[in-house]
Amino acid sequence: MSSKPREWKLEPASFVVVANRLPVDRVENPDGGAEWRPSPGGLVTAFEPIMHRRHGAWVGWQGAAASQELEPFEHAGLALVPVPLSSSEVEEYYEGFSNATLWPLYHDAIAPPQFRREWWDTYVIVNQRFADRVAEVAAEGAVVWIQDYHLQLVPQMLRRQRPDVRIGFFLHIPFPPTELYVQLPWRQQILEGLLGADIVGFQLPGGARNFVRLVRDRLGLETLRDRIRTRDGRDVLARAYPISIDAKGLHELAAGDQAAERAAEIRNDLGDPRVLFLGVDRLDYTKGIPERIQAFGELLAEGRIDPDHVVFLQLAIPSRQRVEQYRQLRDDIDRLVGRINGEVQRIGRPPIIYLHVSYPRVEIAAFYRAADVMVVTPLRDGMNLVAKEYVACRQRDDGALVLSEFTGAARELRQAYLVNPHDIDGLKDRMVEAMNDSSRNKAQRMRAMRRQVLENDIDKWASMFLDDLERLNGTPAAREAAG
Ligand code: GDG
Repeated sequence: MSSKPREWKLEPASFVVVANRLPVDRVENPDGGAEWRPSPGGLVTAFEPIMHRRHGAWVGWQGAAASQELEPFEHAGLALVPVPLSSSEVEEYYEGFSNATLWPLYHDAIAPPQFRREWWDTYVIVNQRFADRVAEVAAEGAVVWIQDYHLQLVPQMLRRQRPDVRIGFFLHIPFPPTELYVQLPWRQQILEGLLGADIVGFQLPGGARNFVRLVRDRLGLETLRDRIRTRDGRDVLARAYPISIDAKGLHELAAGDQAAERAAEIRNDLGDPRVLFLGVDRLDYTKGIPERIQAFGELLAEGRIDPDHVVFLQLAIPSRQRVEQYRQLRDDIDRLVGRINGEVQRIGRPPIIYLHVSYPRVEIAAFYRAADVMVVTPLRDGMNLVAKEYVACRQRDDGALVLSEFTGAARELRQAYLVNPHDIDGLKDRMVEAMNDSSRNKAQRMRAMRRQVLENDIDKWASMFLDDLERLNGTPAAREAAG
């Protein structure tokens, strides 16, 4: 694709972010026209503010199968460079290798990973297409920041074409223990793909350590703490950069009149419960949604929670709906919620409200503001931005966060009510504790967490990564001079 002559209307970019998805999806209308809608998920939430501040170009898939290439365009002040995927590539590279092989494998194999050779072949082809596109749009000496598990071969592919650019890679999901990783038939190619970067960033130090151990043991490379010496004599840094949110921006959004009014309306619509529990997730089997609903259902059945005064509101944004495991999960949750609500022996508002839709950002802020207890119970999660968002949206030091130990966020939000979501009895106790704890205890916990989130925001995260990228090995020119 790189060989095809094309008209490049935007200036070559000195800062390029590469992610599987653009921040907007192309949606075809029945009248033949098309419009752009925000695409879901944590990566987009995290990167939008950075891109606005740094005026970079964003290279990514436009979220719908298309055979024709779209020209780069501007949307809401961002320079977007679409990468087309055919429908069989969507099936094999995105739904297949990315989301039915890598996603479950990297999340502790919560669902069994599927290894299919044809998916891998397409993963290679699509990664090459992304690398070609970046090679076209990056200015001489540009900083290129590649995101996530869909694009682990791009660092090496890009370096081959453009040795002048500086390459960072960040993995948004956990990097698995070596015992699991080595199941992957293409483990060596992926490690080598990642080593094309100058920095390979992880959410947690444990992920970085797993990676360093693997390249030492499996590729026989020399390593010193978080540095890896490649065969071509470069140093690659493998380090943790825990991602965060635009904490101030979100706090202000939640403080605004619109969110405040909506928060009051939401509580009112729910019958002004004494306690509102809230869950907000992409509908994904890693997020522990059935576990928390099960726990809530048992608390109701045991009479520890009064359905007249307590509501559980679960928002689940639709996600990866064509992957079988996700369809199954959706049905399982529907059934579980139906059963629990059906067992409450009275007429009136059901105790669990489950909404399988996507909301605008200000609505989400209003939900956070309205909730007394936020329940975040993933079985494994790279970071979990929802936990940080809830904390940032508090207007006073009230509210309580029940948080799984198996999220990256749990390392920073130590004052949350931490839980092991596999332990349903423990989860029930923590939910009740979070609900009934004194305001003084809650305030103490929330104050500490708010400070943590406000001080360590998305800008700080991006600066830490990009400053390291600038410093490493000097400038590309200096590197060359040093031989
Ligand atoms: C991956 C990693 C890591 C949810 N519903 C709606 C909506 N959301 C937003 C939330 C939040 C984001 O989606 C979800 O982010 P998470 O971090 O919780 O989870 P993943 O999507 O799995 O993200 C994760 C993250 O990447 C960043 O590195 O933390 O570990 O798995 O921002 O608010 N947003 C809107 N409407 C909704 O209905 N607008």
